[in-house]
Amino acid sequence: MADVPLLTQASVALAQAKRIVCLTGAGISAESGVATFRAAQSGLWARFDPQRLASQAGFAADPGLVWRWYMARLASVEAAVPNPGHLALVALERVAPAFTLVTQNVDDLHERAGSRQLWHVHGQISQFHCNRCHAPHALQPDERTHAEPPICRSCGGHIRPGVVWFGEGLPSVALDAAWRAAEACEVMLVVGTSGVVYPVAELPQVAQAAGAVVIDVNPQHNPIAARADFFLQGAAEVVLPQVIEQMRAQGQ
Ligand code: BV8
Ligand code: ZN
Repeated sequence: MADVPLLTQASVALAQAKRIVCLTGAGISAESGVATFRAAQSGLWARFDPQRLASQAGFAADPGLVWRWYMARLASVEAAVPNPGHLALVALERVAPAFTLVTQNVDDLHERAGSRQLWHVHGQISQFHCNRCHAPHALQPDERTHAEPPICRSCGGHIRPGVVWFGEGLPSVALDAAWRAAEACEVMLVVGTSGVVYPVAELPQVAQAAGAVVIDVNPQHNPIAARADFFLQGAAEVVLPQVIEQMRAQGQ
């Protein structure tokens, strides 16, 4: 189908699929104003390496700096609203016979858009627990502006966000569900990820090895696009609504 635009071909594959998995990264939230993970951190964060801040070593070295970084990111997530890219995935979930959304994002924009079948494989920035005894912690309004993380009432440890740091294991229930869905799907739609963080970056290969078609949506070429069956170069908030439009035009 050389003369048929890639977007149409990808839409046909999605329309014919019984089981669809969608893997998202920070790029789908970019248009909503949530900074992507690897883009140069803005303002006062520009001189820090996010990979260092998002680690036990970074937290141990300067708990206050890491706490303030997460409080700033939490504020930007809460100020953001879902964009047409998030909403297009909700529309896709409603027409697909079986749909699983796997997100690396720690924001709640997919939930706020209306996505239901959703797994957070890197945790959620709006949840908190003790870094030492893992007791859950409900963030108090005044703690958002504290220079240091709150202290656990049970053991005196530091409170931290419920996200997966580098060097930490992923939540096993979410990761197993993501892996099983990737092995069983007919199409995997990958949106807005640089495809460099493991083990999640392996999911498109797992899907393809099991016979699935992989579609990558990203303005930039990336390791997943290089192996994908379809690389739809563009922004999620532009491309995903076009894909839904094409599927509707095909009577989906
Ligand atoms: C682990 C939460 C072991 C924190 C994050 C091989 C196997 C296993 C591990 C490793 C391995 N090799 C190396 C490792 C270690 C490491 C790793 O992968 N390192 C990389 C950097 C080499 N992995 C780990 O440490 C993982 N843990 O394996 O532990 C273990 C096992 C058992 C028991 C104990 C230990 C943990 C990884 C999770 C780290 N936490 N996030 C937080 O958010 O603060 S990861 C972080 O990067 C983000 O949260 C995100 O989840 C992830 C990927 O980033 P992206 O989402 O892709 O965002 P990025 O900014 O990179 O790119 C944005 C993309 O969007 C770009 O491509 C851009 O072009 C595109 N874009 C921009 N605008 C748009 C757009 N796309 C569409 N539309 C637009 N408008
Ligand atoms: Zn504790």
